[in-house]
Amino acid sequence: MDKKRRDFVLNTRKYTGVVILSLFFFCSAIPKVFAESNEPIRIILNNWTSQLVLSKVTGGIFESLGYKIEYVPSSIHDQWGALAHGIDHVQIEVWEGTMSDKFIPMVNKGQLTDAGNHVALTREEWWYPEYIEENCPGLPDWKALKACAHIFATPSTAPSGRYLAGPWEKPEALRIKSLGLDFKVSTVENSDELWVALNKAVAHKTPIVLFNWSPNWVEARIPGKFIQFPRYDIKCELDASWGINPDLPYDCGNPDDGWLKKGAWPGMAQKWPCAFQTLMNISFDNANIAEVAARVDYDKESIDHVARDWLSRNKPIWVKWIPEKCRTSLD
Ligand code: TMO
Repeated sequence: MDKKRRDFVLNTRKYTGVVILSLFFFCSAIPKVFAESNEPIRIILNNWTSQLVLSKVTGGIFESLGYKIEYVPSSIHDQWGALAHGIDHVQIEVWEGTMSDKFIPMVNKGQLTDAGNHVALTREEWWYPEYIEENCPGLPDWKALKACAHIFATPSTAPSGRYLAGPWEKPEALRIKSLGLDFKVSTVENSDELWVALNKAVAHKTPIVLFNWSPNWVEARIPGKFIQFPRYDIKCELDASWGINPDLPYDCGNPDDGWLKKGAWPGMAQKWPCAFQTLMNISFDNANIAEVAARVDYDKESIDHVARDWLSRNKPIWVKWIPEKCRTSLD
């Protein structure tokens, strides 16, 4: 039992001195507290901002319950094995567009736990700032890109247009080929590079089309739109004959109302039941995710500050995520 919980139990007994209350605690709170492991819960930090803030918010909520927390940086590629083997324990933002192909099969095999959805709906897709519409009539329909790919050209891609991709593996080159677009993919190493290029283009009103997602800071600060590709269907990836290109798969966009899930090590429910049940209940909406990301990426506040500030302003919300029977150690 850690110090906070021990003090709580001792103080409770000292100050109440009431046998019934002590009995109540022996019957309810104490057995549960003893059942939980004292080992730290390891929360995975990925490489985009809202995930980092939400990880710290989640850690803060767990800490308020007396848990010890460690934060572990990991790529989305490496996180699955670590979660499956209990090396790490929590991933707070599993996005359908970039992660369902790994996550769902592992959940189905019992290697990962699906800890439920956030209310937020997600989209990960090609995106452009609004002022480009003048130079490329027909946007946001993808077919408009057939006529104006060249305006997106850079020295390294000319005469083809440049599509600036994020550091998360996506079948972009296959989609470009399948849809017959004249673009070359240029891939950044971290998301900050996307925002440097976007801010520079916006400042000079030059054309840019890049990987973006929602909820994210961009929608809270810069007017623009996602490209509308043919509507996503799982068959588009699996069945070449599906869609407008009869010979190739990937002739469609990403899901435009994708899920956002929380992922956990399958042993978590037993080892830290109150933390696990809280994780199941944690749920962020689009507006909150976009705003915390904007405060870091655009307003340049620190991740830790934004997380602490969110916790202090939204206590009535996050306390409700903690099951009643687990709230005994909260002030
Ligand atoms: C996983 N991401 C939100 C960066 O697309």
